[in-house]
Amino acid sequence: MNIDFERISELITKGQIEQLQEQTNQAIETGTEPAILLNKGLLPGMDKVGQLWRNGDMFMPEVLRSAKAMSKAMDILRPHLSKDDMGSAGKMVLGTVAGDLHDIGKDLAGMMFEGAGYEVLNIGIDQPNEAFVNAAIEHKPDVLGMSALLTTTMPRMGEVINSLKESGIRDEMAVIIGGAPVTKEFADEIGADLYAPNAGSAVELTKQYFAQNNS
Ligand code: B1M
Repeated sequence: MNIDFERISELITKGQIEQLQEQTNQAIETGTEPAILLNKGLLPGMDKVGQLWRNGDMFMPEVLRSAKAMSKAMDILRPHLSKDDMGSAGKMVLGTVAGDLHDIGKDLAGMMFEGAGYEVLNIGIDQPNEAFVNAAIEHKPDVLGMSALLTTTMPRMGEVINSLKESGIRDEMAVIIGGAPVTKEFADEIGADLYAPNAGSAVELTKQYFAQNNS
C-alpha cells in the first residue's frame, strides 16, 4: 500500500488528531518502516508548523494542537521505533531551565532522541539548576539537554554547566542546548558541547559529536 506522506504532514500542520492517528496506525499495520514514517511524514509536518509560526501564519492554539497531534502519533510509533536499530542509543536527561515554562521545542527534541533510540528522562519545565545536576548524578546520562526560550533564562544554562563542573561530572556527558534565543556563540561562551537550532538537527549533531569524540 502506498502511504501518502504529504497527507500525513498535512494532518500534523492542521492538527487533525483522530485522522492522523488513523493514518499512522494504517501505515504501521501495512508495514511502513516507522523511521520512514517519522522522517517523511511526521517530522516534515512539524517543520512546517515551525515555519508557519515563525512567519506569523499560524497561532499558538493551532501550534499546540499540532504538537498534540505529533505527540499522539508518536505514542503509536514509539514501541515500533524502539525495535529499530536507528543508531547509537544512549541515555538523556532533558529539561527547560529555571524560570522558563516553554516546553514545546524541548518535547520535540525529546521525541527526536526517543525516535533515535535514546532513553529520555524528561525532567520538565522550570527546573532549578540543582535538578539538572541531581538528575545527572543519579542517572549518569550520555547527553544532558537544556532548553530556554527567554533571554532572561538563558544564563541558567551556563550556571548548570558550572555546577556540573563543581560536581566533577561535567566531562562525563555531552551538553546540548537549544531554544529560540540560543545561538552557537552563546553555547561556545558557556562551554556547552552542542547547540541545535532545531529538534530535527539535535540528534544528528549529537551522533556526529560522539562519532568524532569516540574515534
Ligand atoms: Co512565550 N515567549 N512567554 N509563551 N512564547 C516567546 C518565547 C517570545 C519570543 C514571544 C515574543 O515576545 N515574540 C517571548 C520571549 C522574548 C525573549 O525573551 N526573547 C516570550 C515571552 C516574553 C513570554 C512571557 C514572558 C509572556 C508573558 O507572560 N508576558 C511568558 C513567560 C513564561 C515563562 O516561561 N516564565 C511566556 C509564556 C508563554 C506560554 C506559556 C503562553 C506559551 C508556552 C506554552 C508551552 O511551551 N507549553 C508561550 C509560547 C507558545 C511562545 C511562542 C509563541 C512559541 C514558542 C514555541 O513553542 N515555539 C514564542 C514565540 C516564538 O518562538 N515565535 C514565545 C515552537 C517550538 C517548536 O519552537 O521552542 O523555539 P522552539 O523550539 C525549537 C528550537 O528552538 C529547538 O527545536 C525546536 C524546533 O525544532 N529547540 C531545541 C528548543 N529547545 C531545544 C532543545 C534542544 C534542541 C533543540 O536540545 C536540548
